[in-house]
Amino acid sequence: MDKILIANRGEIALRIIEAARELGLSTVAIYSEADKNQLHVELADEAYCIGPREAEESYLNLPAIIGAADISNADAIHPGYGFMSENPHFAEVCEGHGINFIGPSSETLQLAGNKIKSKEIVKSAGVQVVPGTEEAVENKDRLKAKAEELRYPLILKAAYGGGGRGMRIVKDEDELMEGFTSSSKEAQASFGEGAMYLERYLPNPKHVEVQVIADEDGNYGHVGERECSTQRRHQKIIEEAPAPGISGETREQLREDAIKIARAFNYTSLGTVEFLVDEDENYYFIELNARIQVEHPVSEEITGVNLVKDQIKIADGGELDPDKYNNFQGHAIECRINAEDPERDFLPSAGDIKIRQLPGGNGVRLDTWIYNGITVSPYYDSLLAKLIVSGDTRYDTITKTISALRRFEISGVKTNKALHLDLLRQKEFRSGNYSITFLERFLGGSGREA
Ligand code: MV4
Repeated sequence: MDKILIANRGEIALRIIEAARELGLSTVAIYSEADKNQLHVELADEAYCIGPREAEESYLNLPAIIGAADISNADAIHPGYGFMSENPHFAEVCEGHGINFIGPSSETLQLAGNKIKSKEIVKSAGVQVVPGTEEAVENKDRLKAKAEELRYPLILKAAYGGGGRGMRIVKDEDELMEGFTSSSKEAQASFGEGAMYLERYLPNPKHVEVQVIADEDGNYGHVGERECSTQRRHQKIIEEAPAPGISGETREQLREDAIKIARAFNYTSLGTVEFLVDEDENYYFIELNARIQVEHPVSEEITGVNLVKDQIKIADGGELDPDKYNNFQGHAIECRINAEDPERDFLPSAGDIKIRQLPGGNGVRLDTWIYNGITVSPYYDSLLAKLIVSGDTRYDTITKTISALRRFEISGVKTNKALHLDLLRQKEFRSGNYSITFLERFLGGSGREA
């Protein structure tokens, strides 16, 4: 492998360019017309404009991306996260073009993309899944029968959804019937597949995920777990590692089961196994994310590994050194700083960035694409920067994160910085014992601590 095309933009494009450079590889950027001043265009060794600002015409434009790879003679493509990073057809077309898709095989992407099939594979590996239907619900009669068996509240999920898309919580038969009709239509429109399945709804779980890594020779490793319960409308706001509020025994079991699941998928590359952990620390698999995730840095900061470099090495036939991932040190917190207006229900904010100062120092990492004068456009996601802070204990990492946030001083766009500061000062968060309902409850109130 000599040259990687990064089929993405923003901070993850810069993150991949940096990792490729450290491996002595050359890099190719792609960009839309709206992104001509973006840093990834400047830092890559080559850059190709592949279309207008609409993602469908540019970052999701498969022929244009493959064309750029052919023209630049790139022998690998890194998809990043979002866009087509989990699209089996993208991986297939790369395989067909002799281009090394840096990620799992198209077969694995196909399996992981089918949330019903994924649960079947996990169950066969002996790991608990959320009680629910074992195949798609065909019609309303079967739906009614299964619902009685599972007991309300229930949750309807799209078989090809994931990440909260196409999910509908239902607490009685009327909501179930109405929800089934509307959510299968939405799923058909969004994912091209309307198949739905049903699960018992766990009302107050923690959302804990385990980072796994596997090479092409059947070596598997985990890089610990991440606590991702601080979410708003399925957008993660703060993530941390290791997960607070679970016992050491549960932690070990989650990690072991994640490896079992990776084996059952015959997984290669980086992947994340998602679990829900209830108040009694019973945990259930919900889905496998077959891509690098936004929040991967918190796992890097407590183990000292460079997951993107390792992912590239594995794609190039490199062997995994499982011992490399076993020394956990300290605590790490990631704040996703978004260009959003808290006074307007966190709607995206656009404008020209003016930087007064940015945080730095021991254990303070900022993964960002912004620079003074760059325009924040409203066409893509609102992530401006990931502030990742690490320290010896969770308590002093929270303290360091607060002081680092206070040094993140930019103007020209609205941000969710104040929300981060409020959350980090909030007693439920500071206790480490919070669940997926924490943030909605916090925002539902005055948004400030009582
Ligand atoms: C669930 C659940 C409760 N019960 N499934 C959210 C996205 C995807 N990763 C799976 N998710 C969930 N699945 C069952 N059976 C709770 C979540 C969930 C969630 C649900 C509603 C609102 C916010 C949430 C945040 C994290 C996880």
